[in-house]
Amino acid sequence: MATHSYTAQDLETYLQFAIRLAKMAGPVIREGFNSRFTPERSALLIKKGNSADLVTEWDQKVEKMVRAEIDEHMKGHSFIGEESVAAGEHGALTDAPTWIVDPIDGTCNFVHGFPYVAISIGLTINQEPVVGVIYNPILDQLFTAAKGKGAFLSTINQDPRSEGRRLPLSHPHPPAPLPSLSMALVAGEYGSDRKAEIIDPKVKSMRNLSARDPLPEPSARKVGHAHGIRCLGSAALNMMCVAQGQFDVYWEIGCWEWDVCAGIIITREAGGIVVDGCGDKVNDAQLLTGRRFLVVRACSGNDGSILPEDVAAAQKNIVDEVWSVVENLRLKRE
Ligand code: LIP
Repeated sequence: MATHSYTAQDLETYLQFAIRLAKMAGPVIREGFNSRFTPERSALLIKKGNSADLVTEWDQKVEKMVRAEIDEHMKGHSFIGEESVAAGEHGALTDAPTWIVDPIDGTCNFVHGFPYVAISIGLTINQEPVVGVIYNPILDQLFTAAKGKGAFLSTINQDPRSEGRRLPLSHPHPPAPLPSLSMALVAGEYGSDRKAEIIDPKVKSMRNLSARDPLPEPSARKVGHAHGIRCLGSAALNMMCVAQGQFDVYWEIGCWEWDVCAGIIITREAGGIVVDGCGDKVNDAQLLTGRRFLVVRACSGNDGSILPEDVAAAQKNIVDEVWSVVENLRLKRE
C-alpha cells in the first residue's frame, strides 16, 4: 500500500529542483571531460570491481555535490547514488521519496572522450519513478519529465515546457507502430561485468536479436533479424534515444537503478514502456532493482492518432518477440 502522498505541485517543485541539480553538475562534468588529455589524466581513473568498470574523480565529485544539495533542501528524503553504493552504502529502496542518481552515466565514454555522457537524476515515491532529469552537458541535451506531465527535450537555458520539444519527437510524423522486431533499430550493451557466465549469454542474446538464422543447436531460441544493433555506452542515453523515437528497442541486463530510474519516467511520459528484460511480470520496485530492462518506444505521437489499445498491442508484440529471442539471465545484487 502506498504510504507517501504528494501533489502535482510537489512534483513540479521536485522537477525544478532536479533541473537545478543538472545545471550545477553540467559544467563540472564538462570540465572533467575537456581536461581528460592533460598531464594529470593518470589521476583520473579509479578501477572498481574490474578493469572495465570505471569510476573517475569527477563521478565522485559530482555525486558529493548533488547529494549535499539534496540533504540540505529535501529533508527526510532518501538517497541512492552509484558512488555511495560503490563505497559501501546499503542503498535499500523504500517507499520514502528517494533520489536515485548516477553522477556520470557513461563513465567509459567520459574517459575516452565519446560524447554520450550524462547525469541521471531520478526520484521515486512509493518505489515508483515520478520525476526524471537526464542531462548530457557535452551535447547540451536536457531530458525532463514528471509523472502525468509529459516528457521534454530542451537545452539547459530553455524552459523545457514552453521552449523544449515534447517527446517522442516527430520527424515529421508521429512514430508508427512497429510491425515486428525485424524492422527495429535495437540498442544493447555488453556492460562492465565481462565474466564468461555473464557476457556469453548477453552476446548470444545480441546475436539472436540481430541474426537471420537460429544457432545450429537443438534448443536454439528464435531470432529477431533486427535492422541494426547500437551500443551508446550509457543506459540513460540509450533510453533517451528510445524516448525520442530514434531507437525502437533497448535491451540490457546488468545495469542498476541509478542507470535507469530517471529514464523510466521519461520514457513512460514519452509514451514508451519499460518492462523486465527476460519475461518476468514485475512491479516497479522489482523492475528498478532487477537489473534487466527492456524498453520499447512510443507507437503514436502526442496527437492521439492511434488508439491506445493498438499502441499497447504493438508494444506487447515487440516485447514478446524480444523475450522469445534473448537468454534468461539473472544477475545478483551484491
Ligand atoms: C554504465 C551504463 C552502461 C552499462 C554499464 C554501466 P556507468 O554506467 O550506463 O550502459 O552497460 O554496465 O552500468 O558505469 O557509466 O555509470
